[in-house]
Amino acid sequence: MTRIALVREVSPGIAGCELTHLDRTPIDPARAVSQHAEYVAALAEAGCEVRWLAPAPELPDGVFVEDAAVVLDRLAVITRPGAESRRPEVTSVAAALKAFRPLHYIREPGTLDGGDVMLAGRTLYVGETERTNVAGIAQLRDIVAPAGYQVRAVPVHGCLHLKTAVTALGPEVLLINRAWTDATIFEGFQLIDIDPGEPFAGNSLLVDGSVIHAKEFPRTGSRLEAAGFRVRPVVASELAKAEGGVTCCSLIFDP
Ligand code: CIR
Repeated sequence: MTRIALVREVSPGIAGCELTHLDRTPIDPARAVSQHAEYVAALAEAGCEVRWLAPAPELPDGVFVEDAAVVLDRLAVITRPGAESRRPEVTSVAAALKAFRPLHYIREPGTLDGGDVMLAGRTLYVGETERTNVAGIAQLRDIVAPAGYQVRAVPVHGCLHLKTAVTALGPEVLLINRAWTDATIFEGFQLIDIDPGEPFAGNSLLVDGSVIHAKEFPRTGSRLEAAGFRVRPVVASELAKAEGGVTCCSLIFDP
């Protein structure tokens, strides 16, 4: 059973992306495409079968497929992204996922971005952000409870999504930027702190024992290695200008 990584190519209109906490700086679409290709190659190296959604050049943020769904072992939740411009992204993601999981939907007035949802063990930690509201979190809780998942809301300050600040490196280990979230919520976890000079380094993607991590954050990469993780650095600087990190560009699940 090969793990699937669902991805979508970078829109040529990526420069028109949503931005919340970053100033707009020029994004080179060709460079973004080649960096994205390296990322996709890293997913394949980690054993994923890569499946491409249909291109959506009219959706500037369509490459950030993580935000459109939360895929769990027996169900998938199709989100209602907090940014209106991103809502059309979910249709194609739902169409791709329906062969694999029963689908549930976040409905108005709820909003939820997949980037705000971090699974650790059987708990979904969900960022309360400009993108994910209380109604969205409550709907998620009701959807996943019958499957045995708990939902815990987590405050996030100063960054886009919960997973900009913290990501799971297994059921008991987290990589975290404590400046952007409340670490006391994660009592009982082993916490690996990012290097303070690399605030965006908290976003990491564990696939099959390797941690895909942005090459731009080598000091945090060394901390991960010192903690015993195998790190697969990928250059991710161009999509970082669109406020995206390594988790954002894929939905990974067992078929
Ligand atoms: C946005 O603001 O929605 C996009 N420009 C970036 C989304 C990044 N996604 C993620 O962190 N999961």
